[in-house]
Amino acid sequence: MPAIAYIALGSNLGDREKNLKTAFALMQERGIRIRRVSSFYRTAPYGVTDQPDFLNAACEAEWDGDPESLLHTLLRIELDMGRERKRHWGERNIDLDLILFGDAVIHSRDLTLPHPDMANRSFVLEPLAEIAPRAVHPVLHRTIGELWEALKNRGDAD
Ligand code: 5RU
Ligand code: CA
Ligand code: CA
Repeated sequence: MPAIAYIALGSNLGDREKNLKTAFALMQERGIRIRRVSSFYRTAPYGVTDQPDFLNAACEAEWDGDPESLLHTLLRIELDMGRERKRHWGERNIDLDLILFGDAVIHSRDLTLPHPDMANRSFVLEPLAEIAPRAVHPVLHRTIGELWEALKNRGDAD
């Protein structure tokens, strides 16, 4: 049985829309079966704020392997797209983050699932809530729709 995974995408360098579309195409080519894609959201930078606005999106996908092999496939796509990191948390042409992988809870050296800060990031939750409001966070036991409502109403952070 394939797992259902949720992946967040971001770009704030170059042709941001083209970068997201290229990433989706490469994901499909490499066996990430994309089932749903969110709208593209223009978002103000969070964390390091003196950088260009991002284009963020999310997708739902099926994957036949384990979470580590999906992570490595995503990192390989970033490399093949010529990702350069100018500074930590700084501008990048593409960023692919594994947010949820079924109900997996993992704390390993190179992978934390669910994504540790997802509940605080509107640029992750808003696109995710658009495509998967009923998906359940396996640690918080709240749906993505509930987490997005809570963050929206909190008003602070991003
Ligand atoms: C610290 C706090 C560092 C929150 C980061 C994105 C964070 C971003 C993105 C927008 C970062 C990680 N802002 N900031 N979209 N990535 N809008 O994809 F998110 S750096
Ligand atoms: Ca990220
Ligand atoms: Ca990343």
